Amino acid sequence: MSSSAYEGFNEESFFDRVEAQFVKKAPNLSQTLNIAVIGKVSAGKSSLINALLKLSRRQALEIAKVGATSGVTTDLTILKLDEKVHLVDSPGLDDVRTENSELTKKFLKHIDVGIFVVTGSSDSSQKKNLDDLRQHCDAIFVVLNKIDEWDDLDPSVLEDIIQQWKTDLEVEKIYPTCAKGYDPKSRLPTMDIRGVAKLRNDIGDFLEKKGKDLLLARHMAQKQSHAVKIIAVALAAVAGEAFIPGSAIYITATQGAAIASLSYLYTGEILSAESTLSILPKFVAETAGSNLFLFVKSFLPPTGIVDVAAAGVAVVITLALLATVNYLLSNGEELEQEELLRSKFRTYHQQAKDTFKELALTDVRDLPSWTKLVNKFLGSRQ
Ligand SMILES: Nc1nc2c(ncn2[C@@H]2O[C@H](COP(=O)(O)OP(=O)(O)OP(=O)(O)O)[C@@H](O)[C@H]2O)c(=O)[nH]1
Ligand SMILES: [Mg+2]
Repeated sequence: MSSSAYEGFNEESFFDRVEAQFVKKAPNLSQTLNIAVIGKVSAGKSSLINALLKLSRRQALEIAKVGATSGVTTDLTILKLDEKVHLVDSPGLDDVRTENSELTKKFLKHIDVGIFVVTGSSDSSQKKNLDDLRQHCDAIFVVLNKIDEWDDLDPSVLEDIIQQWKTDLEVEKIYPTCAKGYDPKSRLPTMDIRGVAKLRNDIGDFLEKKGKDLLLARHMAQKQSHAVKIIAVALAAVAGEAFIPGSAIYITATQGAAIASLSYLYTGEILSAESTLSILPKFVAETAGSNLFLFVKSFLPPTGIVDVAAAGVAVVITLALLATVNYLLSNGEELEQEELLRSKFRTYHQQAKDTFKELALTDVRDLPSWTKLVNKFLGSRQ
């Protein structure tokens, strides 16, 4: 007997082994995240923060104040998004230093991401501020904001200006942005947001490598794209894990870790391994007395070889259950709502089966883009 989904363990040890894998896969949410947004008065720092977090104008007023009159961000420089995530919005680090509180000292000791905001024509005197910031940061993103100021001119003018900034600041990359529309005094009916998605993605990719992307994504007003990422990563993992001996352990742990991530994204709550894994059997509670072991048995063959077909089944179940969790959490519902959970799951399960039938994949490992698939799957409903 080789490649059995249950190889080498019994029902009693199953939970423990899944839990051990869950701990490895679940996001580390005990870390801190420090972000500094530095730039001259009125450069658009507050506007950019609001645009990065995709806040509405109303929400923006509560987070980072935008002012037509300059110098609005004067008093408290540290914004606490939560106990672990701190954001500084200040003209320079000197202003942070003068505050000299325990919080600012700790902040300055380690900044994960520095966002340096400039505007207008290049100014080489800014380089010392950038260098100062760089000394404290793991990564620096230089932003040229208010690019709309050059809208009436030939595009080559903006290109030249960007080039000049690169030379003067000695950086390879500059993010041109427009973050206009958050000013409450502005009579603009719509916002003009440009280049911010690219900046957000690159910051997200950097934080992902440090295992900190979820800490920030949790504060974004729109969470769907991050949820898609969590689900896509889990599906890709399951598609591979199905072929490993003892696959049931890995697949279950992957599902659990994805549920824990989704839960943190939407609620900010950190679920324990036990409470996360106790959710899984609820999906198939039709089988009376269901536990985690029976849950896995319901879709993985208990003996024999895990083949391509079984892997497909595991992926379909995983997609259906994570789509269900996403649906409930994004609608502010509790995962304990068992009836809703199961009825949604039944619908998604059928749709997931249909989706994969339409794809006519012989091997789920051949799917080119999980993100695209999940986007389409979630986007076409809700
Ligand atoms: N035209 C244009 N105006 C912008 C842009 N971004 C912000 N503004 C405006 O510039 C002004 C200052 O924006 P803030 O976001 O308050 O800038 P800040 O850097 O936080 O300013 P302080 O907190 O005073 O240092 C506001 O009137 C904004 O609406 C942009 O991309 N284009
Ligand atoms: Mg400000």
